[in-house]
Amino acid sequence: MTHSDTATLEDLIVCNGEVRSALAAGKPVVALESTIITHGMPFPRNVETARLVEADIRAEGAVPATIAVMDGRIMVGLDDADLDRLARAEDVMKCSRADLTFALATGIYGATTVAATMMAAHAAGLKVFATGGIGGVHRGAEESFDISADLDELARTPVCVVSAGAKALLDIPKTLEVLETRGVPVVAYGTEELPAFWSRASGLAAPYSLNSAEEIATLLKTRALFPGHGGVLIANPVPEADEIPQDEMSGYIDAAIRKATAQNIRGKDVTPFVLGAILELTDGRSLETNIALVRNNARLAARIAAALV
Ligand code: PSU
Ligand code: MN
Repeated sequence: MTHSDTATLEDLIVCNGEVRSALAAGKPVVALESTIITHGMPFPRNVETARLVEADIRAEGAVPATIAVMDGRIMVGLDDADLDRLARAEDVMKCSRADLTFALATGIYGATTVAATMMAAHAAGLKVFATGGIGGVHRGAEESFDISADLDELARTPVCVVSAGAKALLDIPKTLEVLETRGVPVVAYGTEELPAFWSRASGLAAPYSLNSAEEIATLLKTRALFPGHGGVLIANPVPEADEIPQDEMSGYIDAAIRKATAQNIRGKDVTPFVLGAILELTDGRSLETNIALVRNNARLAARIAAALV
């Protein structure tokens, strides 16, 4: 079933009861993406993680809102059966900005990336979003032109994205350059160095550093005074006990990228393929790190959302 072609944006965005009441009561809500469930982690760890992350947000006093496209509508806040169905499904479309409206108009079952989740979150009135890592400028982008739509979305959509930095499978210096060009503040949390997803270190200084959720909320409120302001990227390092150090990680990343190149993986398939290859190369350790950092980001996002209301 799809919506009629006279639908308004409000018809297309369905917040569940809990999210609606929280928004009406001015309580903190944290948006969550679904591509990490369908394309970022294997079943059943994907659904277990989705549940843990939602529980982490509730434990901080905020309401979680996982976002996905179902039956021609953007669902904001999934129940347990929806999460389970999404985690098991094998035919889910990875929806970024270019795909979101196509999935809605045709009734395709879709998982939202950082870019599409930001679009949906903003349309639903959510200001804070927790994820693992953002997409960015891929290595070799000077040849492939592969630059994630996440960067453009950060430039245009006023949502605070809490990440563990950019994955070192990307070209992190070029990713930072594009974010600066597009006017996106990048703020490392509790550190001066930009974290690199599985690793706390990247060897690059973060453009900015803040040490509390309250300071981040003040930055967001200040930015919101300017019309047309876009998003803010928070880079929250993975806890020390869960990290895979940079020197160890770089070997796995290089091998995974060589495999992707050898198999001629292109476009939307690159990120899921490389993540899968790294999972194999690290014997599952990269998944444990990924789960720990997403949970860490969810807790910080909940505290930022609370400081904003
Ligand atoms: N990071 C992860 N797992 C993921 C992704 C990022 O650890 O699944 C997803 C996010 O949804 C992100 C997307 O927005 O990959 C980026 O894909 P692309 O590079 O094709 O824009
Ligand atoms: Mn891409």
